[in-house]
Amino acid sequence: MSCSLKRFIPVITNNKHTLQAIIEKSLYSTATSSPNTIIVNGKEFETDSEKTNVPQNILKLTDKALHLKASHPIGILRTLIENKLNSDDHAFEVYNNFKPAVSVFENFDSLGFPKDHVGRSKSDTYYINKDHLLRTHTSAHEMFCFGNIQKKITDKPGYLISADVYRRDEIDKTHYPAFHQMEGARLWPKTEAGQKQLKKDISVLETKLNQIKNFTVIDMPYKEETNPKQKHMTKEEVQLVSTHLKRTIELIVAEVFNKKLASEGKTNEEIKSRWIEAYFPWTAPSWEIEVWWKGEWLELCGCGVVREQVLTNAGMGTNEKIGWAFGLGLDRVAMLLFDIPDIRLFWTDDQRFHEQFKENTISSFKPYSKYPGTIRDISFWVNNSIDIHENDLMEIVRNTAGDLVESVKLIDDFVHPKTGRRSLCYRINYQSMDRNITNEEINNLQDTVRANLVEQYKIELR
Ligand code: FA5
Ligand code: MG
Repeated sequence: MSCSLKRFIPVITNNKHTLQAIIEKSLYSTATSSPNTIIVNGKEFETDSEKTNVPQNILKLTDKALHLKASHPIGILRTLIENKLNSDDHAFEVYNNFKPAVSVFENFDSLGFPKDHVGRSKSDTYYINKDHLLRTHTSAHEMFCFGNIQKKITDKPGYLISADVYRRDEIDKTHYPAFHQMEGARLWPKTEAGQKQLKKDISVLETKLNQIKNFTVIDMPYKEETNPKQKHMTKEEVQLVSTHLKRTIELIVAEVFNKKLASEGKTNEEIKSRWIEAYFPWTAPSWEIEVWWKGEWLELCGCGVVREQVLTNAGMGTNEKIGWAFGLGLDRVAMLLFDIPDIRLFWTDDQRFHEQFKENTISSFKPYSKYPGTIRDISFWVNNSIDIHENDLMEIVRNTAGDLVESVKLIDDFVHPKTGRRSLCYRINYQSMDRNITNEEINNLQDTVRANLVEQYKIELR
């Protein structure tokens, strides 16, 4: 997972005020049975002062399950990819109902995340308590799903998982604290028969790809120095598994973008994508695929050859199986596919949005109206005794203004030449997708943001 590393200043965590405020906020407005618990999808969790940082407005999203709605863009895209992947040999068991509250072990440890990985920090992740969090990726369920293959609960050699995932992140048109991923994985026995099967499976994919004429992929030769393989695998095994992986993902990309081009009557247009090296703690070697869309490379999916440790964590023996896994972001792809200009729209209850989409159909969203936005700046001094991460500011804005905020951007960062103090200025763009908002309403929101920043972080406003 990619993580932002935007600390204003060295962080001395455990800001008691913030924590208290957040806990209180979530407790007062959530269904709770006692002051020290939170309920997520009907399940009760104890909170703690060390880690709990998930606010009520985020908890509310955990019941939405947009990926299960057949005529929601996220659901339409999910179904499209699932059907494509299962169209030949039905090799993938489908899991779409995993709940977002998972253990720290599932999300990080089972996948070999280093103890000091930034993804584990409270500035990046929503913790329910010290042992549980809102999953930051669908890979959190890999161990369970590989375990089902091992225990023969499923007879399929692969699986697909679609689900909502949560990250404390910046605010703009392509970032929302909740989004959706599809995880895929597939295994073969680490035997001669397994290799034979792999070769057969690859040729099926290659035949299909050869039929698609408007699709170009830029791939680079495999480089062991920068993207090392695992010791227990032979070069040939890595070659076969990664070829199957890459061809599988290329077929998804070709399918999805060709559907888009077809819906616009542009079937002759070229689709261009490329592979780049990547790093994930639980795959080696690892890659990401990008697609060229409207003048820029867009990252769609991370993937790689599954580390043996993940398989043995799931109960398999050493040298038993080899295979791949990928994690694909559904929201940004759906934004392109359906011409959705702002990621917040996925979460709206406005019928003018929902009535535009139909099961199994790619269509272009027609904005029902463009409501004007209003800008407010907030400037403050920071110094070494203040503990705040950019994501903390984002969180205060989100907790205060919810979906009325379109973006928050750093517009000025300077150090006073005489005093040596640092000053930051952020620009908040308030704008509703559904209605007009009044100046008075925005002033109130901005006042609350300012007051919360001072109260929770002891920050001096300018
Ligand atoms: C992961 O989350 C890995 N779990 C993917 C993976 C799975 C790798 C299995 C290897 C094996 P990453 O953080 O890059 O990786 O996110 C995967 C995809 O999710 C990205 O390519 C992007 O399409 C999408 N994504 C990531 N962050 C966001 C965000 N804030 N908003 C919308 N989409 C996002
Ligand atoms: Mg990434």
